Amino acid sequence: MSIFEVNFDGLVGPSHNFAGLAFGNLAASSHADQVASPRAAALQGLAKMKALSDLGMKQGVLLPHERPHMRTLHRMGFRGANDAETIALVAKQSPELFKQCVSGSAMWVANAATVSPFADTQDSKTHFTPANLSSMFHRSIESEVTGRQLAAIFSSKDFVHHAPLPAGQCYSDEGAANHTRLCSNYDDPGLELFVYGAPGVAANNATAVVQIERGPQKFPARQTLASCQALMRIHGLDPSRTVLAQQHPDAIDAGVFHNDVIAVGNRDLLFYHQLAFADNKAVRDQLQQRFTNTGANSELSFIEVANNEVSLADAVSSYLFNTQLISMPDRSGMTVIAPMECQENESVYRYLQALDSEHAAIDSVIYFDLKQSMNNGGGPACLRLRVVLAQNQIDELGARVMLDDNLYEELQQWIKKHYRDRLAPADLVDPQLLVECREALDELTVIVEVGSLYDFQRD
Ligand code: SUG
Repeated sequence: MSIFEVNFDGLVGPSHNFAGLAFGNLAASSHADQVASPRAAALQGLAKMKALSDLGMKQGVLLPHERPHMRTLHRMGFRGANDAETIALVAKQSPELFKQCVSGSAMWVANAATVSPFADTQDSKTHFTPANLSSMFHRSIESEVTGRQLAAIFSSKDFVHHAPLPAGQCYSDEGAANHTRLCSNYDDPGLELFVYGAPGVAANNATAVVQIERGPQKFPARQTLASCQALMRIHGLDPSRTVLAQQHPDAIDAGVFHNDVIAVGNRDLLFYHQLAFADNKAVRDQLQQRFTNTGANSELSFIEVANNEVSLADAVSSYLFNTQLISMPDRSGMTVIAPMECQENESVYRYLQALDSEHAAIDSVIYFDLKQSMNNGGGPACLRLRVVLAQNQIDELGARVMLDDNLYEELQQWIKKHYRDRLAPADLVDPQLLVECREALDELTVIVEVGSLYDFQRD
């Protein structure tokens, strides 16, 4: 049986913009109110998908959401005689709410859900829990459509779809961005590492919980220990093959709002910064010890990057750890998929060149221009959700979302037809943007054969 780890990348939506909505995300804050290019953003993301597919990787796409999100504007009590009037009303009376409801943030699908593959779960099914994203309002409105979309695509009985965790500060969940699966082969039982931001009460003695007394002081912790524990229960994970680790609070305060900004894993390798976890050594020890419970007869490998090799500030601005580590077919080493900001930062580039030439685990490094996403704090790894699938499961997906040459061509044409090249903050309130977005999404659901997905297609 052929088993693959498939990368599903989020297509950037027609309302991609820079609104400075994500407190604690330095790139997003520093680009607030700049002019965006949704078309360039979508083409940059699609080019990465195509390149990975050309390298022999299995690559899928996930769909953008309707924005402005009219259902949320209605729920918040704004209702004009028509959509244009509603938009004008909100723009005037509650411009902050409007900005939140027009964000293209659903593109970062590493925050779409937590996925536990069949080899890790009690019932041998693959479990999905859409992230509630409850710590940021503009992201919290994603979970319903995300869940609907995942259920439509992963539609066979091999998949179990859960509701997002109930909202509330103590159950804030940001999905796969704080979740790493380590394994020998993708179809072997894995070790699931959940990373949370603030210390909390550990509920289950059998679970390895690594934490210190303090949390971040300046920026919010967007994933909680309690939500990680709930996900473990919901997905039916074996506590002996799970590790819950606290993120270093100083890293959060330096702009590491998700763990995938400071650590990335693939198969039996974890690549991370010296300040990734509250207690790196304890995390490493727990992981190594528990990896034996997967039945693997090899050990985990760790690449820890010292602060004096690459500072936390350089790691955050370059997104060195938001790289994707991929295992290409027939290659023993892994390939690093990096944003070009890593090439532009002297210490990071030097580090990656040395890694490429000296470390046996790493075969090559490929750089991509993802500037539009990067300027909002979203690197290569933020744009993808990993799902382990057998070939027959890929063949039986509920929509035409696996990228091949035809789908690539169609999506490229679709972006060029529907997306604006330039979107300034003042353009967001143009009611025509909603019309364009709906036309584009309506056509997209036909291209990917997913049926009626969006509220405006169902209401
Ligand atoms: O939640 N940015 C996103 C970026 C998410 C990146 N994802 C991962 N690291 N996995 C966020 O902070 C900015 C939107 C704006 O300001 O316009 C934003 O939501």
